[in-house]
Amino acid sequence: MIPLPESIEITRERGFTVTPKTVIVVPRDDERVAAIGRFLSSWIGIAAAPQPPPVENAAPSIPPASIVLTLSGPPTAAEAYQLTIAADRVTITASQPAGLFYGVQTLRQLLPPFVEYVGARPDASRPVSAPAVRIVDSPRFAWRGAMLDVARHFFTPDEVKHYIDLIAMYKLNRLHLHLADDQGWRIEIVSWPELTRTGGRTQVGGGPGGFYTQRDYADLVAYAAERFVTIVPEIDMPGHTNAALTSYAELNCNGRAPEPYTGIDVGFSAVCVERDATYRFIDDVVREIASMTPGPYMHIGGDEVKTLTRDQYAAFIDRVQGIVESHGKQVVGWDEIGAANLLPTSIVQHWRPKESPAALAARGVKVIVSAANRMYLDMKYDATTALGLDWAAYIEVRDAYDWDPAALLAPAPESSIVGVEAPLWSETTATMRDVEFLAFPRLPAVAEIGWSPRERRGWNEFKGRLAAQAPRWTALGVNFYRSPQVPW
Ligand code: TNX
Repeated sequence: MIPLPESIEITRERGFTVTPKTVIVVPRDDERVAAIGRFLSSWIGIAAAPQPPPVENAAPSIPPASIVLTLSGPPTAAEAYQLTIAADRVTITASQPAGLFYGVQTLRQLLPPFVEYVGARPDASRPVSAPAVRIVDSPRFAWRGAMLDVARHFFTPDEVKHYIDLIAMYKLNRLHLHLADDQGWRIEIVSWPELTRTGGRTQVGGGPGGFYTQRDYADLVAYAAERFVTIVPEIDMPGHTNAALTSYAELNCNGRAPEPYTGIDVGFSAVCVERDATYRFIDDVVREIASMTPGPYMHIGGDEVKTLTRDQYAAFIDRVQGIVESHGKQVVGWDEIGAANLLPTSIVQHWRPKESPAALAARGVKVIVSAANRMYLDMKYDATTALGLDWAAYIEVRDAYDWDPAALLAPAPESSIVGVEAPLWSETTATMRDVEFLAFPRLPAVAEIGWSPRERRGWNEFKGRLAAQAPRWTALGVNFYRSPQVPW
């Protein structure tokens, strides 16, 4: 299992075997839980049935050989669950639907990998069984994220959904979409149509690019929500904005629109921070995105601006925080935004290995840890890796796993860390196959750092569990890196 649960008791009794009589029992009148039951049934080929109506003065009659999903308990730990597998019954109990979803993901990993093959159905020679265990589980961090850069190379809505499926399997709960950069603008903004018409037209290497209509985006948000993943939209600014600058001349201080950019340099572009048009533009963009985003966050980028003074930069971030707040969203930004007067709710995403996030934490700032030399999924594994970059480090699987984010913030307490996030920048990844190769097996390593208790984690034991995931990835058709560090 990855991530490792908080506690597991192996009861050494007979486990549970799915039979034609098995039913998945879900509470009546709860569509969210019914949907979780349907996920489970998609793996084991058994339909989910609503709980039978209560009979007066009788214990609720649950058929034998059931898998029972129950909501109960005080709604405190939103993502916690308990999973008990015994010969006659599997029960998953949580106070919130998210916990039931994670209980189902854990059960899934205890079933044989062939359940992942679409079309492979259990039969007598191939039973679907799970060992007898009692698991009590809850996450270490609230923010367990992945970031996908859809700006350098565009990924279609179906490809993004596939990535959501993969991250949700490892109990990640945020997908940060990097929606705009120098090479492309990827989200339709009705009030500024050239952003996608002109700015969405290309990508790194000169390919055709693409963008999400507002409908596509709403559909992605809903798809993610069914998997308990919150979409965090990012519009990077004031730098990384060539695609916007090429779409609208008035965003440039010299009033002239630059050519589209399809290379991979960074830091050369910035919207004109002295022009009113810039703030009208940002207000419209944030308003439209905020209105399509039920999640509380709006990521404003803020990284790598090489063309502004520190004061210009800080004043810009201050003003943009106000805009985001006026549209009811909470600011997230790359660690450079620490140079501004941060609102108490703003969250900083630490990425630069040479900058310590401890100083931010000492100011009371909440931090997402995305240290580039440990967590950037676009870094090469070693010098021979065909894809990826290497500016922060080579990151072999052990480097990705065998460290702890709390150490980075010490002496500030662990409570300064909202969580962890693994970004995947797409300068070198043109296809989903490329993305998978860089994400697997490091993404599950990051997921375990985000979920499992520090004291239960250890590389020697983890690498065996990682190897045990490989048949599942094969069944799912996931392209992964056969690291020599892992006993596949
Ligand atoms: C730095 S990380 C960037 C990105 C690049 C990435 C490549 C960050 C906030 N900025 O613009 O794509 O390195 O690894």
